[in-house]
Amino acid sequence: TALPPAQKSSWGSFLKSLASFSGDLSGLTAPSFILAPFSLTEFPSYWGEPKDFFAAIADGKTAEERHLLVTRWFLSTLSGQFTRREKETGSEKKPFNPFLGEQFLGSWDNGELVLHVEQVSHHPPITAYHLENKKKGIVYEGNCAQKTSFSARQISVKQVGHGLLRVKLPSGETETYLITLPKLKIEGLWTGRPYVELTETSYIQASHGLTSTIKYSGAGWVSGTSHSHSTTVTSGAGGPTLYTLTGTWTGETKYAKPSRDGKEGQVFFDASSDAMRTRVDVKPVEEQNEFESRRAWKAVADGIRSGDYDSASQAKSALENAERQRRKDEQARGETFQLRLFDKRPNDPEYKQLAHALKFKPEEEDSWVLKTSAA
Ligand code: HCR
Repeated sequence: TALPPAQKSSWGSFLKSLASFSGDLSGLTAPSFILAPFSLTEFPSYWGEPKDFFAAIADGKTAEERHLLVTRWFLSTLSGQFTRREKETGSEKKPFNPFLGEQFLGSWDNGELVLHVEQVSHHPPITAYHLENKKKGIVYEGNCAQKTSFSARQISVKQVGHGLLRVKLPSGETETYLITLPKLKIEGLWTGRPYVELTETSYIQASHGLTSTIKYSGAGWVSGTSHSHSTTVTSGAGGPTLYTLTGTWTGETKYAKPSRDGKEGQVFFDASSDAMRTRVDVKPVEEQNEFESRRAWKAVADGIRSGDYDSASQAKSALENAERQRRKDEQARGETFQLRLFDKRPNDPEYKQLAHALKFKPEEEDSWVLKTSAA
């Protein structure tokens, strides 16, 4: 479908600005029709949407069962993370670039599953999150930044960061799973209908030694089907394959060959029903604290939703100027900004230990851990 004439020229100049662009996409001025009325700090809620799959991880009787359940939960989050905006509005959208210290607080099932998110760095933009089901003893804590590059008609986005999922076992021991994040491409730029496709490989490495290797492919590649994946569960990176799972992360995934216990052909899970993903509950804006995303960005979001882009852009400038002033004032007082919800764990040894098991040389990575006062 062609773009409406009024949007054609702004989209054309946006594409031109992309071609000469390097750095992070957050600094880019996008045409108003491509703006999302929410901030990037809301995105970690996608991890909690398949809340029943998240809770079910603790029900696995063996390490192998739990590993498959972690893999199923991870795969089941992808459809929300990467296709929700396109599905709902016809194209991927550009979310707000969060301000330092911005928070997104939410929950599911009356507080059974709780999410804390904080923007822990502005340059480069890094978002940290903590998702916890206390009753089940499961915590997923991670951080995410994006490195973007523009080439041959598409934007490539490398997700920098990782997640650590911890399950407290009845024995009192804790099992940990390192989750690495897939690369993505933004396609459809030339038609003005950008959408996301995942590429290359991401991993789930468990402390008990099992590894899931998830290979992504899209239309026009090997499988020819968009949003496809082929996942193997091996005992250790490069070890014998216990399970193969293939399908699409937006639809059905089935056990393929080889699979233990003769499971070939059985359905592993089906991502196609929206009923399996529950939206996060967030307090009404009037009850939120001043750092909470929807309260802080309300005037901008309202402007975008109602098509009043002038007032949206005025409100956005006001917010950004106030933030710049805050940093200047801190500097003048000789202070540095203090995070409210998370503590930084530089060069995280736990990440390193698990990452070493995946036979690539891990770069140094920091983690952010929820302060006990915030939990
Ligand atoms: C790249 C992207 C911002 C980052 C978004 C991330 C990587 C954020 C973390 C989530 O867990 C997963 C995720 C999903 C999104 O698909 C991804 C966004 C897609 C587009 C957006 C750009 C900054 C927007 C570019 C502007 C146009 C061309 C659409």
